[in-house]
Amino acid sequence: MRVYLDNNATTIVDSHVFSEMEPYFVQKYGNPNSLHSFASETHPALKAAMQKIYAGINAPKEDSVVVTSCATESNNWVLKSIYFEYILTGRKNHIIISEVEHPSVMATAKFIESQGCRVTYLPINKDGLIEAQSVRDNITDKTALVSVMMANNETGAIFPVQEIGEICKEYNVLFHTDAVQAVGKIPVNVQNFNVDYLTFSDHKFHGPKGVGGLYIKKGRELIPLLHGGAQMGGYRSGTLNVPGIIGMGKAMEVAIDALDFEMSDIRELRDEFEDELLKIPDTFVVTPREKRTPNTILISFRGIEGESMLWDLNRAGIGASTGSACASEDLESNPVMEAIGAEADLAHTAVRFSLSRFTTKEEIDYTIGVVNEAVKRLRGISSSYAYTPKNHKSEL
Ligand code: C6P
Repeated sequence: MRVYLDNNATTIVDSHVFSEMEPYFVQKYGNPNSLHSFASETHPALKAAMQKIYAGINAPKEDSVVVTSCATESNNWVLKSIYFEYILTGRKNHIIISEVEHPSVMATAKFIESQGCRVTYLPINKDGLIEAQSVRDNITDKTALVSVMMANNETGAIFPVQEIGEICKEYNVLFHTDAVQAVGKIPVNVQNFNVDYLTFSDHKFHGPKGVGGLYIKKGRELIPLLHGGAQMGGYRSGTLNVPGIIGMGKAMEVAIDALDFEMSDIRELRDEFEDELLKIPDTFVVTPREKRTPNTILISFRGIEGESMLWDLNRAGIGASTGSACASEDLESNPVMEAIGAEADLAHTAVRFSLSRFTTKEEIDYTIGVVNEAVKRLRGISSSYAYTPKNHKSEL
């Protein structure tokens, strides 16, 4: 059996999405900006796809949604644009992010920090959550931007973007949220809260890779990402990724249709799975379930290196992760576990299981069996587990 439980890293493309994209590779391949019928035959599908993308996040027509190549691009764009518009010009000198942002926000913030911007990194609490009050405590009249993600990719923790948006509005500070792990898992409605920029990425909701998005509220400054032929409203020039945009439109439409299923059935399956995992002694999950996206579990198995668990799972055909795929090769401890202040030995034991609407009960039952076997085997050979004071029964 092969079981894919790494859906926060990427997802399978929905077959409906794939069939919608297929004609736009070989049959209808014109450049939409050309002046002949090869071009114009792409227009209706492109227009329909953009409408579905707007509808998916409830973006009003007067606002902009720019299709990018990925969320990393969207996140880089917002922070670097703020640097050009506000920091470099001396209008402001400060931004606020959380200390558990995805590397595409974190590394960009560090870069602009190296160029002279002051950056505040908001801490998370012991539940892995941000407290909105900490934004208020750190805003100054020199703050240009607050960037706090909607849902964390490691724990699934849902951050209080509604309240943070209100605080930003009160202080007239721009607010960006990385909603990559939220779209398709919880409702995302840009008209329901004060947000100026919102990032998403369709390979997280069963669309193709290489297609991301950035929502920009009307009137908010943002320098063009790519100067050139003025595609995407002049924000991002370059020939449009026609199949990608069409794929994203369909993926968004299906994800919105499937949202109730995700929030009820997948949540239930996740909870059953988690209940079984937590029956294993010395296991810990950080964020309370009701404060998490419905598909995610970050669990620690005391005494077991996360990578060793992944190895055993992989041998049994199960794909999971120790956290963000972007950081999985450096063998560092999980950054969220570290930010919470978990004991050093526990920070290395985290394993992330992330389900999707294609995950089945049979797959979960199989995984529970494999995890139990792996725990037995790995704790059996773990010196750190055997000799923790609690487990070490001295025969002397
Ligand atoms: N997180 C994970 O394993 P791209 O791939 O550029 O479209 O998405 C980047 C990204 C941005 N923000 C968040 C919150 C994300 O979770 C991701 C992707 C994957 O957690 C791969 S590192």
